[in-house]
Amino acid sequence: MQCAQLGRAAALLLLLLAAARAAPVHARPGAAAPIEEACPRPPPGSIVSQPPEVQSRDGVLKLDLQLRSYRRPDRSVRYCYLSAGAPAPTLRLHPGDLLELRLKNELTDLDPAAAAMPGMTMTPAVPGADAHHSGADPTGGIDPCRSGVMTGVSTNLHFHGLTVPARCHEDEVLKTSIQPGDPPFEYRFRIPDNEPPGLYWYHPHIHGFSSRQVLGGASGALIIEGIERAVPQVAGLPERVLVIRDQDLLNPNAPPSKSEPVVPHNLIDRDGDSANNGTGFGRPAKDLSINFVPVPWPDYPPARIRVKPGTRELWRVLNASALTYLNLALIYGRAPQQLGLVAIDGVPLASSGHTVPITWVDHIGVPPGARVEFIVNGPGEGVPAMFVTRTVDTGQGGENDPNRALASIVAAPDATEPPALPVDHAPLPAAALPWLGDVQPARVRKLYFSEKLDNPNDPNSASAFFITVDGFAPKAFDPADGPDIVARQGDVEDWIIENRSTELHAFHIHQLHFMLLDWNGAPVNEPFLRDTVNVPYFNGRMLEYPNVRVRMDFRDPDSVGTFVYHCHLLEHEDAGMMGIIRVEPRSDMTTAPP
Ligand SMILES: [Cu+2]
Repeated sequence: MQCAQLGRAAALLLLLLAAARAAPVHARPGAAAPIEEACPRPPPGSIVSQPPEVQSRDGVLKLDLQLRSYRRPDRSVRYCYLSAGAPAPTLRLHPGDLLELRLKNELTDLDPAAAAMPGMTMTPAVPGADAHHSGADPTGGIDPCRSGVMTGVSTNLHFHGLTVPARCHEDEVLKTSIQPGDPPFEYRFRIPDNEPPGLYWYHPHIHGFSSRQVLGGASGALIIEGIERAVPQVAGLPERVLVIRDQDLLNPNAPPSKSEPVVPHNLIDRDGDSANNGTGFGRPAKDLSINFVPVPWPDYPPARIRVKPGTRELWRVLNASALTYLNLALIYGRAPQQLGLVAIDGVPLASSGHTVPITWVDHIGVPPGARVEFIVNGPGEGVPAMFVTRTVDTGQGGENDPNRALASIVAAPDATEPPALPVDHAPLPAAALPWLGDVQPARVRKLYFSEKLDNPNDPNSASAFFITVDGFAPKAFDPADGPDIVARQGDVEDWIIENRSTELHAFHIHQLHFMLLDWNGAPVNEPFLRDTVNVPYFNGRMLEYPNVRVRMDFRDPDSVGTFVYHCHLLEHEDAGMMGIIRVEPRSDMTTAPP
């Protein structure tokens, strides 16, 4: 208790310091747009337009990006990325391209709810230093590379899914922290030549505050070009980028829609979210939006996607939600349509060389943080068509993710198609390393998700969230701690990840992809890769804890370094469900050049 109070006092001090440093920037006339207009959003029912895009030229993508926030009259806080006035642009690069991104922190507002979040820690990343001296540089400022400062107005970037080193100015999130008033901070790295073509994304990753910033809208897509070379069937197809975000309920106190069946009263968990009622109906924990068009509870007025009748398109869908699982389906009339899945988490299914490039399915589960890319055969003119998310059973202790509409698909001959993918059939270079499924693991580790309940009889009373290496005592994540796991460059390892809690979690690791081997003891040996996977929940009656077995790949030189793995439900991550891994270089192998 005392510790928490000290932490809060330190937080306040840092906030005051940050505010004092930020003040001159925003006091300067004309320095920034009026803060009320920082993050405009379309109203419910709007047409879904494509996110603005910035493309690399001659091998370089150079852009300035601002992160802004503003508090709405209802006290909720919106966050948004802006580049030359364009909100949350999609970054488009080719393998081998250089990204030069200058991030300016223009956050001005702290959400008081964030400061009260469980598990929030103010520990500086440099052991032995107090918060406002940690990472001090000789000029008297705080070195953003070493600061590790974690406040509601700190920020940084994670490039989710990219195999880029966990180093400052690249994809490092443990110590990198940029404050308001800091000069623009440069992210500068080259996309690896062998980065699979597909959909990735960027979002902030400040421990204790990721959830508020992402929930407020701080996220954007990143596309590595060339998917048509891995999957010739998508060459020339119009490509539609759809970013699904969640946000606090617009109408939290509204009664259920009259069209809904009567469902048991929703329990509310300590974060104020609706707990799973297991029916597929009832109030959701969060509203969803699609390219920022909200689809709010209780009536879910669908956004509108205009397509040319009967056109085949590639849909590239990112679940940028802070804590909402998706289960996507497309329904024409009453019939679920076949979706041609071509890539998961940025990696084409064809990349493994083991499988047909397309898997036709009628629904696709997407954990928070994950991406799916699939071929859609558009409806004919006049056919009622709806893009929906079906319910996800998140367990007794989980959030309510009910059935709901996202967008109606309106087929019209005068619809403007999004730009088409190039027609390039030059095959991608063959993989330089053997397929992960064919490599013997150097060792097996076991980790487990768990929660500490205030009241063991109430699954909604969770107060602390852990991911623990089996054999060690559960502890909330602290960036000042040493690594929980030390692995060796060049190895592959099998990890059994268990879930001892009564809610679904989504395991994610930075800097690499993995292969799903077993699901609850049954071999699945997926012939493709992921960077985020659901770990099924414990129902209290099973003889063993549910688990997944995944094969981790530490063979890429860019995966050497110290980085994190965590639950991608950001409330859980912020509350401590995160661990540190160090992949040690091997002297007989190359590492990424500095
Ligand atoms: Cu979780």
